[in-house]
Amino acid sequence: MLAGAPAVQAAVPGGERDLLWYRAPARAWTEALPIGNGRIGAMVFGGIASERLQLNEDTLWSGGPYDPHNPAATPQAVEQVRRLIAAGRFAQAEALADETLIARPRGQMAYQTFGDLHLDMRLGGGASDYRRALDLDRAIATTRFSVPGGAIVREALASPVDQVIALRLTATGTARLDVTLRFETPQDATIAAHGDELHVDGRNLPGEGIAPALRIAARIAVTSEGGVVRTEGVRLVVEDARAATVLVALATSHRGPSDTSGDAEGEAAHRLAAARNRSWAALRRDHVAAHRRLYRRCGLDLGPPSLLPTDARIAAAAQADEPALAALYFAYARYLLICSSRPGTQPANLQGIWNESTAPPWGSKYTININTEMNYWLADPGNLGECAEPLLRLVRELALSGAKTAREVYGARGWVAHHNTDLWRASHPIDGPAWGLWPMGGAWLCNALWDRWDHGRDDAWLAAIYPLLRGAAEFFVDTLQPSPAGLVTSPSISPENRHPFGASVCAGPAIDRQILRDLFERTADAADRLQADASFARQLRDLRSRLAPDRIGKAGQLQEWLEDWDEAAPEPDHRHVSHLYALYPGRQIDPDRTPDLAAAARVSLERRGDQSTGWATAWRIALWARLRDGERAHRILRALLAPARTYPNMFDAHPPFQIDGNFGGASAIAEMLLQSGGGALHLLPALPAAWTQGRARGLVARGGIVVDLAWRHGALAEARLVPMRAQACDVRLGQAMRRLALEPGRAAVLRGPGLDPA
Ligand code: FUC
Repeated sequence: MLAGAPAVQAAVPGGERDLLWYRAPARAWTEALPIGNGRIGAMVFGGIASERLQLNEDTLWSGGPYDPHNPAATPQAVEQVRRLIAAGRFAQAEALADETLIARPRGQMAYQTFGDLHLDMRLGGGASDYRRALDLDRAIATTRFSVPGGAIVREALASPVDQVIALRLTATGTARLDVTLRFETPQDATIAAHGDELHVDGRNLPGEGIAPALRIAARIAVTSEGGVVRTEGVRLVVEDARAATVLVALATSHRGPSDTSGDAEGEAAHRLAAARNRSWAALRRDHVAAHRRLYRRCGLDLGPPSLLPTDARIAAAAQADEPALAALYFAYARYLLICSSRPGTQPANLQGIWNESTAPPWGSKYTININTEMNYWLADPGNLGECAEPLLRLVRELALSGAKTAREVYGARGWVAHHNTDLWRASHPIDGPAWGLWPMGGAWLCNALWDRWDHGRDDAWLAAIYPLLRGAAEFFVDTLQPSPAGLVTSPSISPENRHPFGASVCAGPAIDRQILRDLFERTADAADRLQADASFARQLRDLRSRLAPDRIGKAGQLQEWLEDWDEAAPEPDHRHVSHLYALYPGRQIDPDRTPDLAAAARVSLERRGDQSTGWATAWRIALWARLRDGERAHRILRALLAPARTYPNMFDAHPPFQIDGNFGGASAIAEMLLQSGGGALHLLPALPAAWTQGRARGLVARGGIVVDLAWRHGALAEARLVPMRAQACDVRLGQAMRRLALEPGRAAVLRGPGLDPA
């Protein structure tokens, strides 16, 4: 406990607080509980007579390496579209772009399920005292129920150490295990039994006319204590056992966006064999330790949790506010990030790694006009910076395909990516111009990579991202267009909103200019820090100053487009709030530094309304937090936690399930408690009255400062700042301000409300 901290239970994870639990098995997939090690994962249904583990592997996507270039997509075609836009012939420009600029195929590949492992259990009578739970601190899903003579307990985990999904079944008292295991998959694979193993071998599925190029392999073993294991056709049967351990290894032959030469069978077999040599106790112990190394760094306590099961807490959230549910939502998002994105894995896609379909919504891809970026908003504030490593590799790969797109489609240097990408790192405009003709996806990702640096201040990270930022900026050096207001992008869109002239395509939407201001500034700063490319840095700073500025429209709103079109746009409450990028996640607009633009952003937010899809709701919460309106942020957060936006397993409901809402919602909660940037820390900037007392531990601020906060009666009790490096920092609380000289590793402790040094 911090000295003088309020007498609320410390935010130390590991107690009942870090638990999702239920009184009945999952019927729907969105009631099942996710486990994952970043690469492989499962949804655990917790059935009684029949358990289902729906399995995923993060490189199992449809198709194979492909070149989506449309031969009609040339610099000349771009120029024609540009000219039609300049002439105000937007619908015509959009129709031409649809014919000439959209990729072939028009869609991208989909992330897909590996299949299901079913365990059919013969029970010696009816089950009672049922309970299933997901322990976020151990990353173990447990199902437990009584049967005549004893109980059956099943524990499931996805180990980042042993790279297997493991399921431990135990029977207590006189109860015994009688279980049949069978595998089902929609993939193009055969299933065979070999001794006490099932082998699944085959290939992935085609997508959008692209041939499948991946080998896929699963190796499943079961061992028992007491009893016997035998095969029955292509099933494994466990009879009369006291305990059994099921191990699942999954692999594909994916090695990179243009390399599918991996040895899926060998890899799965190797991982299974290695895991088979380890005891359940050792496997479980190492798994829990590896998970806790990340999970335990940060936590929130907003008061005592309700004693109801999790689904009942979510159901009640619509009527009564339970602050502890927001703390659980935050903990769960951190859990989900650890389980879906670890160094060396693929980044979290639209569903993290959990997807039961071969045709999931939006292909469960990487949508990079908000969703993938939102997936990583929590990483740094939530003290999980290394979980963003997969994003760096994705951008590196995307920059290679994106250089080809830049050259072929735009005749430009550098690289460009549009609004979506997939495992194969396709970078062309897809779907149609109203969604796909947005050249900013790569630039936004670069800004996210920079933000990772700003939080961690790791020189190696800066050196790694600089060439990517440089290439992203170079594309715009070559393609920016003059306009009376200043330099603009064209063709583009304001994601995915239609303007009043029967189209989405336009020149110079606000978000593009805002993203470019960040990209140019950060690339130039990175060049300075690395003592590289001085003249390029000068050029970028010059271009930045010539970008068309943000403008306030006649309704007092921040203009979404270059012209004042907002009021006549057909969807005033559109889910995307792209033009507010500059307020969040960007930092260009701020109530103190740019009060007029902040006021205009507020008008825009009011016009858009509070109700939207999951991710769009989460974004609105963060935006209100940046406007320091804790009550409004809290009101919208309550709507996010209610059943319309949160499934019983706490997955975000777009609907359907999309994981960005979980990550965005949690990062918005962090933003209500701590904001940082430009050498300043703002403590409790948007604390709602409902969170009367609480604690936050291990939040990370820009500059590399780890922050613990405790407050009571709505006022700061104590703040503890531990910087990773020496720096001067302005700490702010309400109107109080204190300038601190922070020294690495030395805690600075301040007491509120006057920020007095302890
Ligand atoms: C964008 C959003 C949708 C959805 C999709 C995956 O197109 O506009 O709401 O989140 O991405």
